[in-house]
Amino acid sequence: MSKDTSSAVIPSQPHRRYNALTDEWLLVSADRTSRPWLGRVEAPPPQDLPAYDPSCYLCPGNVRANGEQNPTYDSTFVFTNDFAALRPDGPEASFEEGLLRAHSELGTCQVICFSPRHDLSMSRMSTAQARTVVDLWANQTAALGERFEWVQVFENRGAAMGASNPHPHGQIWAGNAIPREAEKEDASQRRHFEATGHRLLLDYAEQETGGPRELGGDDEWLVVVPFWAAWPFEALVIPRRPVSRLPDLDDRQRSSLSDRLIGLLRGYDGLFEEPFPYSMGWHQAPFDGVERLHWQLHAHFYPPLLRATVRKFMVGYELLSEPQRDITAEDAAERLRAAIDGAVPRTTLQGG
Ligand code: H2U
Ligand code: ZN
Repeated sequence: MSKDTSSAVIPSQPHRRYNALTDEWLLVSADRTSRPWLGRVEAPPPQDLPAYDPSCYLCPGNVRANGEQNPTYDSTFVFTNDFAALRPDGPEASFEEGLLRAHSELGTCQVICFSPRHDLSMSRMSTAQARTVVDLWANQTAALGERFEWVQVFENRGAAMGASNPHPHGQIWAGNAIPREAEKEDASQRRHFEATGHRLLLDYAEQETGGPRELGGDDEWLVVVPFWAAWPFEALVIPRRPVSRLPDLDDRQRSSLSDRLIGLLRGYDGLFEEPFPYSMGWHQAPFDGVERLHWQLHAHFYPPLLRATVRKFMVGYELLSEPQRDITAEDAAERLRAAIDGAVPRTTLQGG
């Protein structure tokens, strides 16, 4: 693939960008942030958390909403969500009447605690502690992949993203339907693979390396603000070798991932000097027995904040037409890189 983009310049006026992963477009209108209305003010998240909170339903030994008692775990802890959105048993049923269609969906929802420490967010973990989270994601994926076709690992962090509790935790939902986001990514990755013989995200990682949107990386991983980012400080984490699913990551990839994630998350927390809210999650190939050589594992980070206390809302035009962003992906990457390096911003290398 040619990296010669020297004559190409990203438009600085309002423009649309193509999301190669989902085959969708979005609107980029830089400089609109100077408009007078600055949005709703978010309350800053609590900063001084205790290591143990007797009222937390995730802390070791505490009692959950359904009356069950957590074990006094000392590393990670997994339980079936007491208010699960998917359940593994129940009658198979379907409904079809003209344009109206529905069918039952079986699955399961897990809550996964990253640490017994109520205050130990992933951004503050050591490499070894973050590695236990990576291994947890991979092990739970492998187990659920034996029973279900789609395994969605994710984390909501912060009240701004609807997380119910600051205790470091994530969720895994597994079911048999291939959901909308997965379907779009599957189709794009398949098209690219059939046309070029390459994985779309490996070609993308190569094209972004050393560019203005790179946030850091090593020989195993690339961390980048995607060219097509919709959320202000969105990030994409891609392994540089072909990997389809979390359990396929080897020891070296897992350890380096732990460091890359800690780096990104510290950068996020440093950006506005407070715990940074986000939804993150892994997209991995479905476990449906279909060969998916085109599918490259990756993680999305979708943080909602535009400034310290101002959140980006996906409303109006975004809901009705297509996503729109104000600061460019290149500017966001520059600020995030500075927060990650704790250093002076690098100047933009090309375009934008
Ligand atoms: P979030 O913080 O991302 O919402 O995840 C916490 C989940 O924990 C949430 O889905 C579940 C909620 O249903 N939960 C329990 O399973 N047991 C409880 O005692 C409280 C909350
Ligand atoms: Zn807790």
